[in-house]
Amino acid sequence: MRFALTVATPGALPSAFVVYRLPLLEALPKIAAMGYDGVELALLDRSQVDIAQLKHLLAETGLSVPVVSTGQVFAAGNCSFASADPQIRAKAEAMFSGLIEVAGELGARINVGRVRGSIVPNGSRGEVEVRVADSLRRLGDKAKQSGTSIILEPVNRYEIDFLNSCQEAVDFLARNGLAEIKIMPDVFHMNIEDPSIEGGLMRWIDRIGYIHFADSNRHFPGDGHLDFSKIIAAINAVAYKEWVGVEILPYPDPDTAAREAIRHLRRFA
Ligand code: LER
Ligand code: MN
Repeated sequence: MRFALTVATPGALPSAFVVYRLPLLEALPKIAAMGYDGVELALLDRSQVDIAQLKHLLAETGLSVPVVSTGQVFAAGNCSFASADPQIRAKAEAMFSGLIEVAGELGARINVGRVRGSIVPNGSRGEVEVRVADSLRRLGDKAKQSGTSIILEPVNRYEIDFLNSCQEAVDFLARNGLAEIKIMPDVFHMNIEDPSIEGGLMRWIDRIGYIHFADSNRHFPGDGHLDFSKIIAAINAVAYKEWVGVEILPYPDPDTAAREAIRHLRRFA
């Protein structure tokens, strides 16, 4: 199984949910030495990465970038596709568009997590669904032109009130003619929203483009009460071929969290 660690550049907010907020020149060699196969870049703006320098660094460290994640466009950029304000929505799409170009350059997918936004305070469920589906249609076209694809992450109800479970995400995509968009379950959110983590991952395997791992408390796998031996056995049983991103809090400290996560997961994969 291929594992990536989520990383942001210096200055990112704690809401980026990453282990390292460091210059990539510092973070990537550490991650490679620990035994990760890749790095998921949690970005706010395309100006945060120098593509040529990053490609050089990836070649040197042997790491790949499977996914560019975009939660910061919501958490730090204060905008979403659900917004009732057309200017805010346009800003969300413009920032996301820049990150699509980064993902395209790196051969990575791009995630839509919190940036889709919430129903409250933006209107009715129906209005929000139309806005988010419209944005995904426009950005999906741009992603295709840039050689990348969007993946949609169900996120738990305490962060976002729209598309919380895998079932809701799959139904939303089908209803809106967007079924070519894959989902990216996060086991931290599934533990809150889905009837079964292992059952959901096996059921939706053909629709899954990427998976986030964190333990029940969002600490490193092994520091909470999720059973990663069972989760990994379930996705192995259905021959999961895509990447897993380790999206955890930097506790007790970044180096320990990163090292303990991969040590625990490699026991099973
Ligand atoms: C947020 O909780 C999360 O899991 C991110 O991957 C999405 O923004
Ligand atoms: Mn996640």
